[in-house]
Amino acid sequence: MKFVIAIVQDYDSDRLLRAITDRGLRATKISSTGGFLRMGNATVFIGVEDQRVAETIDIIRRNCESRVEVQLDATSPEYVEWFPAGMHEVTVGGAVVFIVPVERMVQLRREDGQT
Ligand code: 2BA
Ligand code: 2BA
Repeated sequence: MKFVIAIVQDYDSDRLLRAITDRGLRATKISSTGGFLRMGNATVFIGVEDQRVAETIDIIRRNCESRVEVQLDATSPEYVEWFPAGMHEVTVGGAVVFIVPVERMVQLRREDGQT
């Protein structure tokens, strides 16, 4: 089993979760923040059998689009109006994916009647 950790744009995350669960895979989404842009993104955890990792990556690729956004240079916000150089383009979207081996997955449920 592998734990696929996908950092995606919040914008893409609902579509991604729908595509994952439509295929019978399971996922958990956590709201996160990028260290560089300090903007909200989403981290999606997907625990998946080894033979479905390639399919999972393919689902992520097809549901998370790259796009270019214009960002204000955080170091000179007060000059942006006069100096367009205070703005720059950053490619956002797509996904950053980590694939981590899972030693064990355990589901703990309390049986009816158990105290
Ligand atoms: P952020 O850290 O907000 O980064 C957003 C985008 O800004 C990055 O896109 C990259 O294009 C650019 N960027 C980031 N750090 C930079 C730097 N030091 N110098 C120049 N440009 C920089 P992505 O690379 O696609 O990353 C998207 C988000 O994925 C990141 O948001 C961060 O939340 C996460 N991420 C990327 N690499 C990571 C890593 N090695 N470990 C943990 N999280 C990572
Ligand atoms: P949810 O995804 O909201 O799922 C809630 C419950 O719905 C699940 O309970 C399961 O009984 C059912 N379920 C989920 N996906 C299904 C599917 N594709 N087909 C049929 N039934 C489905 P749990 O299995 O106890 O999972 C509880 C929560 O743990 C999940 O919430 C999810 O956030 C997380 N989770 C479970 N398995 C995961 C995995 N392999 N990777 C990542 N997160 C997982």
